[in-house]
Amino acid sequence: MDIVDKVLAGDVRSAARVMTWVENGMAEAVSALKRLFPHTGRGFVVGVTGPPGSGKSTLVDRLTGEFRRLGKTVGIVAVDPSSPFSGGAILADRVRMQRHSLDEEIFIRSMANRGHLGGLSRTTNDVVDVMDAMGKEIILVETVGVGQDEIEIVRTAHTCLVVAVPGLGDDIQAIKAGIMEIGDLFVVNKADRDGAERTYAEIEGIIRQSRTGRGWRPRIFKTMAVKNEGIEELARGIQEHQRFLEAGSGTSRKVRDRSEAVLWALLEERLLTRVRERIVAGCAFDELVDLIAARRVDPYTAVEQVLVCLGLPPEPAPLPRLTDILPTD
Ligand SMILES: Nc1nc2c(ncn2[C@@H]2O[C@H](COP(=O)(O)OP(=O)(O)O)[C@@H](O)[C@H]2O)c(=O)[nH]1
Ligand SMILES: [Mg+2]
Repeated sequence: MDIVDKVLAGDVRSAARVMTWVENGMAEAVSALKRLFPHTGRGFVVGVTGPPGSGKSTLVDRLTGEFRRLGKTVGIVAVDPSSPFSGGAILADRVRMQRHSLDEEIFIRSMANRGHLGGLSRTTNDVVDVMDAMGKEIILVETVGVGQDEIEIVRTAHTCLVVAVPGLGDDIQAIKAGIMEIGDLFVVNKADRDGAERTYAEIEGIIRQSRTGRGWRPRIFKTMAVKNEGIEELARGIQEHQRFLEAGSGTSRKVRDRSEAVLWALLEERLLTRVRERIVAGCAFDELVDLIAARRVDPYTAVEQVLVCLGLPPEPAPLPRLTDILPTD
């Protein structure tokens, strides 16, 4: 058995090794991912996002307990250096488990949120794929709700869970930008604190205003993650959303959205890498920068010139249909 076969058989060490390759941008990662890909698409991905300290890790931990109780295997990807799963980004290359450390059906991976070749969302996506190929049925992805990468991560999940806490009015405003509209489920965690009702009502108001309607009415849950309260209902809500997606065209739309996002991300990464290499090798790029700095060339003319230099003139010949030239099976 080689490493890919071992991953497919659910071997934790092999999966962890492939994930490290992914994080380090190694060539081995790509060949492993190519072979793993046909075995992906079975796991249900739940993105969990919200401000730091809102209780995401605690919720993920409790939800894991609940899904295990329901007999499902669980993968966890924590994109958060302060996550208690890892104790910090230093341990990001290790497999660490806390409460669930003895349960073989749970796999936890913490990711450093810096220094990813090709971007955090692409790397996270690849790690999710490895878990999917391992056969994890539920894959929980925790990420702090700030930054384009983080939003991209939850946007490509099947279900997006947005976590808020009471008493932080500004907080709602902060997570509103970018995050509120992608939430399928909302959680008011720390419901033991003052102001839970108000936060609940605020979120309700925002949802009512901003929904254009795709058939799914976002739901709000109140939880006390530390006391394991409200978790059963939340897990049921997640499964309800899963059923909703599967009953309609929701799943295929999400899968398509994700495929598109992945393809663009890879394309951007590859193009930029190649463009940089080629420019540095032979286009007198530094001189061009000097000319712009000296106001002798404007940046728009310069970038047009760079594209021509790369063989991408303003009106290139039409492209062949990509599907006609790609090998498929
Ligand atoms: N009072 C209260 N504290 C909670 C609750 N859930 C989590 N916490 C605490 O909030 C802190 C941050 O939790 P954590 O899960 O690390 O938040 P994260 O940064 O969003 O992952 C921890 O000290 C938790 O014990 C809750 O329901 N009520
Ligand atoms: Mg956390």
